[in-house]
Amino acid sequence: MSKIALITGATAGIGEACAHVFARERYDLVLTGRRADRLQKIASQLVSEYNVAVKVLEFDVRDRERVFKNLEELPDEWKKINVLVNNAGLSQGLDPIQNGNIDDWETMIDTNIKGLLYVTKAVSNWMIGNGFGHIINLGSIAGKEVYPNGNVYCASKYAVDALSKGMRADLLPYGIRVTAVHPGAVETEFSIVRFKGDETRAKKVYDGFEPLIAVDIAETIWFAVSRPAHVNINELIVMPAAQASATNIFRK
Ligand code: NDP
Ligand code: 8X3
Repeated sequence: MSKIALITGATAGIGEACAHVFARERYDLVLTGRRADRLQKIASQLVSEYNVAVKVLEFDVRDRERVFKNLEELPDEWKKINVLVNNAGLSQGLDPIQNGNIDDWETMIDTNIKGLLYVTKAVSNWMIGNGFGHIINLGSIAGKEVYPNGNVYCASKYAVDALSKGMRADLLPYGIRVTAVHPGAVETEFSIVRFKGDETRAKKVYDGFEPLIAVDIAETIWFAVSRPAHVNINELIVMPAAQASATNIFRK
């Protein structure tokens, strides 16, 4: 059987781009997300373009029971996951802490931290049993620097940074590699989600400079995955050339 990559949040942006890159590299795929129609469409496209096998699993990573049920129901041969891309994540709102929306805070914490943990718990145990595996966690520049109004999103990505280090330490005896990829500004649906569908506001985030695109990050992830087995890239911070830090973007 081919190698297998499980990608969370594969319905859009970085996750969808990863699905294309891994399919191109002849990986069979387990693709997850909440929008089943998109998962089906992407799967059909990849099957016809690359002749790979694709399983789609529709679940919300915040729903602990559904995460474990969906993953455990995979046939055994599909549990031989070589690469887990913990990508599903989001930001909601951009407000000072005193004005923050508590539902948004919970959504970010439940998705970016707890959802990532649930998936990791299931898949890392398979990897231990299989004797191989590589986990890629999508952090962010927001997990390296706190910027004004980023508060809870930044905290959730600092948690991903800490968890990546924790996973690397705990999974070391089992030969499982752990890489954290921390992008700067990538133009995806991210800002539309952050601003709850306000496309005009979302577009302004990328005004006057060339942001990264999803495939830039997918190719970076592939670079980390395709190193020789004795090499682990612990972490990578990947920025648009026009961005020096979370708050310093050179706009024309
Ligand atoms: P997109 O909004 O384009 O894609 C996010 C993906 O996450 C979608 O496939 C979405 O699927 C999935 N997702 C969100 N919430 C859930 C949930 N509760 N359950 C299951 N899946 C979920 O954003 P990006 O591609 O940009 O973001 C991907 C990752 O990269 C995130 O972790 C983000 O924080 C991180 N990142 C993004 C940056 C950027 O500038 N864009 C920069 C740094 C990091 P669906 O809605 O179908 O469930
Ligand atoms: C997404 C990048 O700078 O909007 O994680 O937080 S940023």
